[in-house]
Formats: sequence, structure tokens, C-alpha cells
Amino acid sequence: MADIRNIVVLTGAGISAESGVPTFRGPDGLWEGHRVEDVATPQAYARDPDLVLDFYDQRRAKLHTVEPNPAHDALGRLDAEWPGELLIVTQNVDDLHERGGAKRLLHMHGELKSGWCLACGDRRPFEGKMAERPTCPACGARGHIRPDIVWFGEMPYQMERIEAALSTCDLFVSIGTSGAVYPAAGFVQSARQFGAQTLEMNLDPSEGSFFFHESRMGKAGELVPEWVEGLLSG
Ligand code: BV8
Repeated sequence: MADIRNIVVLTGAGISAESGVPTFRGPDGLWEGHRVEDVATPQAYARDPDLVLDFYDQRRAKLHTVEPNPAHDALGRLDAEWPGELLIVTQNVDDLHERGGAKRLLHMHGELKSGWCLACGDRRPFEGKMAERPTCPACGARGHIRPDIVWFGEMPYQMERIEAALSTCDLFVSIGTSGAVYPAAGFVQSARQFGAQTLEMNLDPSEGSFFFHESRMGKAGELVPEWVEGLLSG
């Protein structure tokens, strides 16, 4: 472990599963109730804004009923105590990493608690229901606020910052993601090309398990605290 200084952690829906937030592709998956094309694309939003806005309004409201789990708390502890570089890149749109204490964090697929006004481009924290067509606090336009979420076919956020971190990391860790969605699913290959060690912690083998030097199968709430303790105790 001595030669590990810079770490990039990628998380997906699996890290929030033990907090009661449904994953996408599991048996009770979010997508089970909906076809992805019907709720997570710009075309879906144009075709049926009420369905899409309600889908995200419901998930935003649920955030008040869930708590961070030991995996979020362990990454918060790592953030506080790790002396080297750390970047936590989450695909998740919930706020559980923040509530678990993570600060060196970015949401590459956006956040449920952020709104984006298409009339003026303003982005800011949002609470409540977009389906009620609220007025934009910045420009006063009504009914143009959409979820500040990266849908399929849209460019994920802060890709340059992510690529820079991957190019200098000594360790890349993937937690709770199926490896089904790009560009996130390709990060492990980039990290390896730059010489990083790669570790996966997941309930089941992901689509990218082959690319990891090490895969630990199990629940994030158990594996992540163990891993952080091991790392911090050197
Ligand atoms: C882009 C926001 C380009 C919405 C999401 C063909 C090949 C390659 C790529 C493509 C292709 N065709 C199309 C593409 C591109 C596309 C893509 O990858 N499609 C896939 C389906 C093939 N990607 C895009 O469109 C991306 N944009 O490419 O832009 C571009 C270029 C120029 C200009 C403009 C654009 C945008 C992708 C982002 C889409 N938005 N989410 C929302 O949240 O509603 S993606 C969605 O899936 C989620 O964000 C999530 O993050 C992501 C991945 O899912 P996971 O997080 O992995 O969740 P999942 O349920 O799948 O898996 C959970 C895992 O956890 C499981 O493995 C399970 O075993 C494990 N688990 C469960 N419980 C536990 C656990 N592990 C540990 N402990 C537990 N307790």
C-alpha cells in the first residue's frame, strides 16, 4: 500500500442500495417500472414531460426518507483522513455521499437536488416538484426547469477533471456499479493504461470485472469500511 498516493473512487447505484435507494437494473430496479427511453432521455422529456418530471420528483422526495449507510460513511472518513489526492466520482444523483461526509466529490450524472432552467441556463439547488412547473428564481420564466441530470445521449459533467484524475491515480476503485453505462464503464481501462492498480467491490461481477486487478464480491456496507480501515491503517 506504501506506493498509493492518489486515489479515484467511482460509485454507482449499488453503494446506495443498503440505504433503500433502488438500483437501476436489479430485480426491484428503477428501470423495471419504466423503459429507460421513456424517462432518461431528452426525447422522453420532450415527448412526455409530465412522466419524466414526475419520475424525478418522486425520487427527489424519497431522499428525505433515506440515510447514508456505512459505505458512504467510510468514504467520508477516507475523505477526512487520506493525506494524498482523492476524487470520488459518483454516477448517483442522490445526496448520500455528501451526507456521509464526502467533500472531494463530483456527480458526473448530475443531482436530484439541482434544477436547470432551459430559458436562462441557471442551475441551482431545487426542492419540490418540477411537474408543478415552478417559476425560475433567476429569470422568472415558468415551466422551463428540468432535472439537472445527465440523460442518455447527453455529455456527463466534469469529464476533463475526471480524465485528469484518472491519468495521475495510483489506485482506481469501483464500488456498486454494473459497468453498463459509458463513459463511466471505461474509466477502469483508462486508469490501467496509466499504470494504476484497480479494485472492484460489487455484489455481483460487473460487466467490466475482467479489467480489474482485484474484485471483491459482497455488500458495499461491509466491504467499503473494511477497505478504508485497511488503507488508513497502512
Ligand atoms: C454519452 C442519470 C456522449 C439518470 C444515467 C454503445 C456502446 C457504448 C456506449 C453507448 C452505446 N450506445 C449508447 C451509448 C452511450 C450511453 C451508454 O453508455 N448506453 C449504455 C446503456 C450502452 N451513454 C450515454 O449516453 C452517456 N453520455 O455517452 O454522451 C456524448 C458525446 C458528445 C456530446 C454529447 C454526448 C450518458 C450516460 C448517463 C445516463 N444517465 N443516469 C438517472 O439517474 O435517472 S445512467 C444510469 O445508469 C445511472 O446514472 C447509473 O449511474 C448508471 C449506471 O448504473 P449503475 O449505477 O451501475 O446501477 P445498476 O443498477 O446498473 O447496477 C448496480 C450495481 O450495484 C449492480 O452491479 C449490483 O450488483 C450492485 N449492487 C447492488 N446492491 C449492492 C451492490 N453492490 C454493492 N453492495 C450492494 N449492497
